Amino acid sequence: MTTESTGTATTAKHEALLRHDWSKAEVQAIYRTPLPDLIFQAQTIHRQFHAPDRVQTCQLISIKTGGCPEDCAYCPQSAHYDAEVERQGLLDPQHVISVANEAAGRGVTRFCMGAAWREAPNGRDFEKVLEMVRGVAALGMEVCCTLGMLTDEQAVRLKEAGLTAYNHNLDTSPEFYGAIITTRVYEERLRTLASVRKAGITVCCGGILGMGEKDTDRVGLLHQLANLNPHPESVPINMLVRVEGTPLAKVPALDPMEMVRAIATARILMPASRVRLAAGRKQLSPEAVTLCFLTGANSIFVGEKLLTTPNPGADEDELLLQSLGMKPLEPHAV
Ligand code: SAM
Ligand code: DTB
Ligand code: SF4
Repeated sequence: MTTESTGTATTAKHEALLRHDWSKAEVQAIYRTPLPDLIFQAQTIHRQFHAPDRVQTCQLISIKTGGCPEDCAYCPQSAHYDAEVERQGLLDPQHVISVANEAAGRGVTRFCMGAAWREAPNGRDFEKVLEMVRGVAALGMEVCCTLGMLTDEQAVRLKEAGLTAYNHNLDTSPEFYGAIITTRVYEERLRTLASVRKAGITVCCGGILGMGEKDTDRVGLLHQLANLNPHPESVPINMLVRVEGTPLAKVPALDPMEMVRAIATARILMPASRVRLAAGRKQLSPEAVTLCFLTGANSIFVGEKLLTTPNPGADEDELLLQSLGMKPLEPHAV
């Protein structure tokens, strides 16, 4: 076992333990393992690959907000619905870099810039995004963007500017996808992920639970993620933030144990990846969050806001980590 106190050491021996040929039945069996066994298995694997007392802190910023042409049923930024989100054009790069600088000062090691675009634009706005990426990279942080679909050329330019990760979620199973989004297809998501890979940028790819999907859809999503080769380096598991005005505002709340099961399953299927307990922490009890850490979540978003919705504040997070004896990952640890 070669876990270091500051992070992860993935050795060749570890690489050999990674599989990309999981069957759906295997994933289903893991997902439905009795909880005590599931927690034990996930925790055992987690300790082989990661320092169990460390959690990476990431901060989000919405660099372009609202008015998105896509119809993702969960999203308050879609122009198809009337959630109370104030539209905002692309932010000034210097402002974004100063927010990142301030986050770095608080020990945040990954900065993620999100834009409500169907696809990254070309021209002036793209040049501005590149300027943001260069500025954040110069601070020594991991730099992530989520800008919608990308072309091969755009991915290469982002890489050259210093982008280390690109977030592009599969969101749910291929079968349930059409019930959530009609303006694009699963295959398009996979294509952008391939462009990101080809450019040498690490992949951040996960999904959302609690959209009214079935167990088999959560399994279907995890099955898709685990059979990507290589695995996404970062796997965000979001619990739906139910926003008034979106079609999913009134979907019944998800049982937090489904989050725990999904995180444990992700940990077992993709042992070396960072599994991020992403949106929805404000709706989870400290005990549920603790179970998520126990089953392998080792990354969170910090700061008062995700993109447009609230997130636990710094004080609350500090208290929680302190009470659990856990620490943020140190800068530059991978
Ligand atoms: N427009 C780009 C895209 O869709 O790829 C980037 C921004 S989009 C807001 C990034 C991700 O946020 C989505 O893929 C989705 O997984 C997540 N997300 C959006 N609204 C959410 C909500 N209400 N609850 C949980 N996750 C959400
Ligand atoms: C991800 O999987 N979750 C983040 C990040 N990647 C971009 C976004 C969560 C958004 C939650 C809803 C909002 O704040 O608008
Ligand atoms: Fe647009 Fe992204 Fe929201 Fe979908 S999730 S509506 S693509 S901002």
